[in-house]
Amino acid sequence: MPDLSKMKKPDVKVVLLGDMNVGKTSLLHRYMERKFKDTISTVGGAFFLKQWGPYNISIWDTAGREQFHGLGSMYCRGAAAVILTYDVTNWQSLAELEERFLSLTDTANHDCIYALVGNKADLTDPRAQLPPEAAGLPEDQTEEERTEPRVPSACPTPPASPTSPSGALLHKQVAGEDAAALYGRILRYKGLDEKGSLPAEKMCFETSAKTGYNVDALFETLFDLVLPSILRKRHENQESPTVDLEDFRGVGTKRARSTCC
Ligand SMILES: Nc1nc2c(ncn2[C@@H]2O[C@H](COP(=O)(O)OP(=O)(O)O)[C@@H](O)[C@H]2O)c(=O)[nH]1
Ligand SMILES: [Mg+2]
Repeated sequence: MPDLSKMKKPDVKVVLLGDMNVGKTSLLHRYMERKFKDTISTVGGAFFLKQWGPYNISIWDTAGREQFHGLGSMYCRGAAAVILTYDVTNWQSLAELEERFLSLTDTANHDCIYALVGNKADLTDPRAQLPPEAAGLPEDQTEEERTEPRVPSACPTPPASPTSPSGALLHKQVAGEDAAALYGRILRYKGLDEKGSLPAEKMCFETSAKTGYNVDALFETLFDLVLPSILRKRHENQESPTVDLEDFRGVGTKRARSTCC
């Protein structure tokens, strides 16, 4: 049982949404713990706190409730960013995002940012099979320290590969263009002007929680993008008569280890 008195107050909320088994928990685990396990239970890991510069970002996983169609609108309430996750080898998982999960984002912030994430890219794309170490990058290295550009990350994507008899590569069911098209429909659903919004090339990712491919890029791109939302919230709080002493406490470095609740 965590000591609630020691928990830092989150400045902003980021939410992972998507069908069961697409790899939401694995993505979060990979980013926070730098590890991948074949089976990890979502139960008990409902939200993590990540320190990002002087800010605390809460990242919400679904605690397995998606399998019961039991994610209420509360889940996305006040979210500054939503990570809509699908499995690149499963077309239906992309369709479900539109059919089942998009409406849950109605309670997110009006300036909420949406990322579309095709996970399990290691199953279809040889590039995503390389672990960060194989590319000469320590897993803990920050995106800022990398010499390669962070974006474009994944969308559009390389052509689909046929299933190999050895099982090395699976058929890719969701092309980058399909994800980009859905991103456009999400913007329209939100009543947002495509020209004034973040472009699909920046907000569609393909990741592998298994190898770590693009995982840091995904989370850290989003963290940078939600900073204005944090500053706006702080400004609103300053205008209110309540002073939050937590806001004035010194905090550590940018990539200090996070706390799981
Ligand atoms: N090959 C591969 N398998 C993955 C990846 N991410 C998750 N998985 C596997 O997919 C299954 C579901 O993952 P999980 O994180 O529990 O999905 P969730 O239900 O969306 O939280 C597990 O067996 C994972 O090991 C990935 O990037 N690549
Ligand atoms: Mg899960």
